[in-house]
Amino acid sequence: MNTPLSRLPSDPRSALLVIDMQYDFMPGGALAVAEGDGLVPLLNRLGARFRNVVITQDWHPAEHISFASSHAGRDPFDSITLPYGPQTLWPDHCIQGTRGAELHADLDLAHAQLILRKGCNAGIDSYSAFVEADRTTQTGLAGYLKERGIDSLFVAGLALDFCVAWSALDARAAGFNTWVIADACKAIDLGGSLDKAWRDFQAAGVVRIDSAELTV
Ligand code: VGL
Ligand code: ZN
Repeated sequence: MNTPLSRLPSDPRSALLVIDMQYDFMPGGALAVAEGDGLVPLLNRLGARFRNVVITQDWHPAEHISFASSHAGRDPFDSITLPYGPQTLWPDHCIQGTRGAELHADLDLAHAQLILRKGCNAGIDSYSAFVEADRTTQTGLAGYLKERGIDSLFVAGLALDFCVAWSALDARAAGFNTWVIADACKAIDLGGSLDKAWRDFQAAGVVRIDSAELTV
């Protein structure tokens, strides 16, 4: 779908939101996303065209509630119900201060103004860069962006069907014009999650775009 852009990457009101490009999501990592590392060169090229870049980092305390290891008798990728709703259980990943939580060293986005860490509350997951899984606790990102006059977000990174999806949907809900750069994301694809993400984007007005459609 070829959608005209109401904001260009170089516009000071636009930002690139680069989600969770961390070693634990790369091949060989604790929660590997196939070909996740292959996104690095494209993200570097895209980032260079944006005046504003925000990076997120999944940043869990040990014994985080989203880890299967925190729930006796449960395995990774099981789904359980927590007080705030359904929760997929994951292998231990992106533990604060570990190498797996570090951003890929080849990510070359030195001009990024903010690295936002999320999922820091032991008892609440946060796929979204904006609102935690209790759907109440704010990360502060919407306020940060709005105070800086940013109204349009281009979202990319990992994983398309989890942290990219929740971040893009919450961005839209917070009033931002929101694009997901399809070829600059990779998915986990668990139980139909990827198809659901595309349906949810369509319903919410999050626009799919390919990097080749982005002009300066
Ligand atoms: C993510 C599962 C658990 C992601 C983070 O970055 O998409 N997925 N934590
Ligand atoms: Zn996580």
